[in-house]
Amino acid sequence: MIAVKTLGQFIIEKQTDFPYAKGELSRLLRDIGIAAKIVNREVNKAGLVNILGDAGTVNVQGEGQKKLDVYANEQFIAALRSGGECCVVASEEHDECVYIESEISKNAKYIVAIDPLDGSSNIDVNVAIGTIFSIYRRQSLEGKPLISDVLQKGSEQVAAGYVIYGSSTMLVYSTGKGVNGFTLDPSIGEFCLSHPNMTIPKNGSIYSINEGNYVHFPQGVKDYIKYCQEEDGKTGRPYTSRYIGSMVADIHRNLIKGGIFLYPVSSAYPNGKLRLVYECNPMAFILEQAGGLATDGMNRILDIVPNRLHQRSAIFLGSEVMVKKLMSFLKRTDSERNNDHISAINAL
Ligand code: AHM
Ligand code: MG
Repeated sequence: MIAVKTLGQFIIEKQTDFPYAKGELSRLLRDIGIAAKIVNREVNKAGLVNILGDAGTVNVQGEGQKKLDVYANEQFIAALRSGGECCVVASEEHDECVYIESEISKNAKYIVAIDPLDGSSNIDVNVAIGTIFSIYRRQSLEGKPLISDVLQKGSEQVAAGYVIYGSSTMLVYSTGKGVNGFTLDPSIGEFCLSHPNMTIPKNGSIYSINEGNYVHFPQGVKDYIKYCQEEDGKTGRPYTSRYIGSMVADIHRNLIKGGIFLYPVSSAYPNGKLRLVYECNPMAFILEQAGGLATDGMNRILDIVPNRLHQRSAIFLGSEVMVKKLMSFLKRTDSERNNDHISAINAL
């Protein structure tokens, strides 16, 4: 008989990786896992009850909130509130930080940044969506936590993870010692270890970008897309284009199969679309832990010090060889591009 290892068992087992740990992080991860199961239940029956569609409210980014976004946000915050291990939550759905000021939580060690329901444009059409979370240790020693406790650079993350509500539901997380994936077994209601020690292939052949925005992209990104589409037997090009429009689902696929995900700056989003604190940082942490790279085109994502809670960033992340190749295109100067163009014409 094959023994099943549940998320709860795995978390307790891994607590010994941190000799100083007193179980708080384990309990926090457990609380997130429980909330994920509750959200999963609603995601699965979303078509049956009146939970699809707009909630009629608008979040801080001016985007219409979907009912499931609101529900997921409430569930995760409720789980963190009752768990007692988190003193502040930074959520995509809240303009300001949510301070948990109960007696047990106010001095808790940890801060959670969360995108409760990512890929909201896919909710109504039965396409994979996700939850993204990031955990930091509080830096200030007493009193109300400071905004600087929340605005730590991504390299300070103690743990990060995502849940993908797809053809099956998975929770993937890292505490900085590799990446492990757990699939929800609905028959027993437990996340079970299904993908131990996940690593991203060093190279890949999938590129994921909203190509409809092509005309608005920086020249380096346009050049890289053309590179991906060129025929070249040696490097296996043309590559395959795959874009779901849910960051979690696109990155999850690329993590398993090898690939690159791109969300550059564009004229519509001059600072990029995705949010640094609760979208880019956690996904960059996981990808780096799996052996990949994550950059905004100039800086390692995890080295950027955020100065605002809902700060946006360009992001390129995935297999090492692909990200490095993209970087070489981004670094090219106009005169290098012109020279290439002239050589191409001469070669005709
Ligand atoms: P959301 O948090 O409001 O759902 O937005 C984030 C999503 C990402 O999951 C996805 O990668 C991106 O937005 C898709 O954007 P676009 O529709 O511009 O391609
Ligand atoms: Mg999001």
